[in-house]
Amino acid sequence: MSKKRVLSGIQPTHDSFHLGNYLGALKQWVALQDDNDAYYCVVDLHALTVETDPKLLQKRTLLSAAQLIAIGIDPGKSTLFVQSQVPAHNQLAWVFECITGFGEASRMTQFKDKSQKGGAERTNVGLFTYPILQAADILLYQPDFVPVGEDQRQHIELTRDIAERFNKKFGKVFNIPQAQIIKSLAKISDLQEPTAKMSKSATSMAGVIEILDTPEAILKKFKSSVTDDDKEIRFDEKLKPGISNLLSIHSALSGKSVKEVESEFSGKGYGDFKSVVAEIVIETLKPIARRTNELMSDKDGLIKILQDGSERANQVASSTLKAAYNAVGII
Ligand code: ATP
Ligand code: LTN
Repeated sequence: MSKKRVLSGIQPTHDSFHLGNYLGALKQWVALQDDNDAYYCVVDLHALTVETDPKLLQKRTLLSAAQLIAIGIDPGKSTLFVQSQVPAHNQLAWVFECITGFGEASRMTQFKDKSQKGGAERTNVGLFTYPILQAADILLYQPDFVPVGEDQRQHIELTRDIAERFNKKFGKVFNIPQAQIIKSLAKISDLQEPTAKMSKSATSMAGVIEILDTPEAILKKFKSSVTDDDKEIRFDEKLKPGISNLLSIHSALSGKSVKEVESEFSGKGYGDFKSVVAEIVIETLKPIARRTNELMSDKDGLIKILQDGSERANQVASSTLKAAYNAVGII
């Protein structure tokens, strides 16, 4: 049986990915590369929708790729590449912009949220066309599945609508992909605010565990994590969101069920439990951070890996673009 193709992308908007990204999405990316033909993309053009210092964007693009390799994306198995190195993404996005309704794009909730937060003055047009570029990222590679978090469901729906509309109007060029919504075994919460999700854009990093944090920083963040006045280590998301979050993190990393972890710590204090969870996280992240630093200390080697990936990606993408251009009448 031929392998299914999967494609996903992540924005290089921060120096480090966090534990939520890792457990909620990236770990699954690694697992998917064994049985599928996987394409993973650092979407630097999308990151331009957020104002960033050019040097910082450059550094974060490389850091993102390095972290993906460090967590286990194998450039020999997966095609790992940087979006801007494959010009077909922009070229196809324009064609899609011309068959997408203004109203349709205006209904995207991510755009509505971000533009409301920023106000009209700080909302750029790129933020508006963001999902259309995302549709191009996806459809160029004719994937069967797009593994993403729940928040991306609407963008994948739009991608499918665009593909169907294009095929109907101009003849079949695109495969219609399915969203593979990652029902993360762990929806990780902020350690300081355990009812909110751990997020890169949190106002304070005190409750966010970054992949590149030092062991000391990780221990400190766990030690000062917000729990409750009770004494029992028991999973109850409503009454005990902090402890439940720590149980989820332990379980996701140790492979033990939440029940097993509960009984292992029955009668023990919160302080001990926090230290043990911190230790498991530190042991998991330490080699990832080390490998990331190694890759970053050989930038030329890293760039070479990404160039190889981009070359492979370019071959697939340019052939799809050609078919799409032909179909719409561009000579
Ligand atoms: P932001 O909050 O700034 O939008 P983010 O931290 O949510 O960013 P994204 O780049 O949107 O990160 O997410 C990358 C992937 O990580 C997505 O598939 C998303 O579903 C997953 N993810 C992000 N945060 C968490 C979390 N706290 N728990 C589980 N999965 C998460
Ligand atoms: N919008 C996505 C990132 C993204 C993406 C993609 C995901 C850009 N292009 C293509 C999957 C496929 C996000 O914010 N997580």
